[in-house]
Amino acid sequence: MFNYIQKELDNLIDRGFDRTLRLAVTGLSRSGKTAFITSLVNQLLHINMVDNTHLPLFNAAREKRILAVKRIEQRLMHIPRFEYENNLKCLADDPPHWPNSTRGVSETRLAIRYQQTGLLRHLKETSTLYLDIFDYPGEWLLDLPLLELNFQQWSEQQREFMQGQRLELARQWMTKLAQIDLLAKADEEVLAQLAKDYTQFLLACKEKGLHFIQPGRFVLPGELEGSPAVQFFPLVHLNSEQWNLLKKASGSSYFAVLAKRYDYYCQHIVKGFYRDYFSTFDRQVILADCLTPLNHSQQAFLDMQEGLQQLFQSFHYGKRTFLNRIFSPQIDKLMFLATKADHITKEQRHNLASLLRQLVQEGGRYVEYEGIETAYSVIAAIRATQQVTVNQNGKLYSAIQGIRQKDQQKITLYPGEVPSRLPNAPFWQTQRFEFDQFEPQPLEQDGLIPHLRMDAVLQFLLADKLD
Ligand SMILES: Nc1nc2c(ncn2[C@@H]2O[C@H](COP(=O)(O)OP(=O)(O)OP(=O)(O)O)[C@@H](O)[C@H]2O)c(=O)[nH]1
Ligand SMILES: [Mg+2]
Repeated sequence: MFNYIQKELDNLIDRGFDRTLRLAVTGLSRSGKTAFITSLVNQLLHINMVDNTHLPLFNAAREKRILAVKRIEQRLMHIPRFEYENNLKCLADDPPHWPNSTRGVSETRLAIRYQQTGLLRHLKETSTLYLDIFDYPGEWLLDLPLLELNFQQWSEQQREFMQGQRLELARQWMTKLAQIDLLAKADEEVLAQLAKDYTQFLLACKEKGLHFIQPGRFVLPGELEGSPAVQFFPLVHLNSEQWNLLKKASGSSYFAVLAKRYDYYCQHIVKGFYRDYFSTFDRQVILADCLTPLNHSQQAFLDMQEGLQQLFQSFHYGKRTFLNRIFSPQIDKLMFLATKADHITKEQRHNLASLLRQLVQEGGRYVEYEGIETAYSVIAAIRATQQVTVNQNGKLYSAIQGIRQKDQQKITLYPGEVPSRLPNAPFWQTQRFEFDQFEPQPLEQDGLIPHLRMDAVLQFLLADKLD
């Protein structure tokens, strides 16, 4: 009994204070992070502006307990503000178009004033939940696993991935790499040129839809462009004997300079980024676009799977690793989302969800997240198509309708089936997928963004904070 009263008392005190929730929106490049944040902010800002039926699965909205939502001054003054207005302007243009790819970090803060439902409503009727969200280029995320690897380990790992398409794209750079005497005194100019070639190789991988791109800053360096911090590369051509020989390298050798730059990159750039932004999150969504890699190749899909799984290994939710301590010690809810589900008909959403699960499996089993509530869902943050039924010779078919990006035509089409598991190699030799991209549709009444299941996302992420 005493315990019960104590618990109730603690709850009361907790609820008496306004709360803050820091949400991490995580995903590889082009997975839909900026679209997701723009839509999430838009759905919340519209809660009382439209007839309140756009979020049926979000209880607090349906019950009309959210009194007001405002964007307010963000927590960190030195970070650019998330370009919500600008993104919305792109969607409100005639014709509407997608916001640009993200080139730096930005942050936004929402104040959500709501009516209490618990015991405390007798003492205090309303409370405020502060929601902090930040956006960043997806490429930077894949630097996280580097923090657990030294220069040799990273090089050896990259060596393992040098296969198929990747190896072909790297050939020119690798030929030059093999000509360098790593024990000789380093020439800055030679290093700069080789790093440039390596960056060209990474950009070519990106072009082919490959996602496992390290170091991420090389393809989006911002103010680091041309600095020694982004002028190194992995030594993918060495065997263990050759690594042993490098132990006697002098401090001014190519090898020593490369290893020093790698360490600097990890310690200053990668660690700084994660310490400043990732260390204090409470909840996390992980976005994955499973459809675009299918359009490219089997390797593109496997490459994305590798990228995500490396990332999960770094998170090690619930386990006491170095990254766990610096990364997100208090995450209590985690949601995996397959994005852009408006590219397919609704019968295919189930398969898309299976594919998402396959993507986040680790070595055939699900990653375990001790003490963390986990959910999987399929969404379209910014729904670009309409679901329609087509009558063909008396038979009814599901289809989607929208403005197709490649020819800017309004079309109705059946986009095909989504595999529930990634097809094996022979399949890819004879068949391929083609999920078309679409332009966004015009905004709804009062500038509301059309969406698919963003209400389920809000319910999972926010409901218990709005009791
Ligand atoms: N149809 C549809 N397309 C979407 C949706 N969300 C994103 N897209 C498409 O995916 C592209 C990338 O989305 P972004 O939100 O910019 O992705 P991001 O993760 O922020 O990408 P980076 O900033 O480059 O890391 C967009 O330009 C759209 O073409 C969606 O809900 N539906
Ligand atoms: Mg973005």
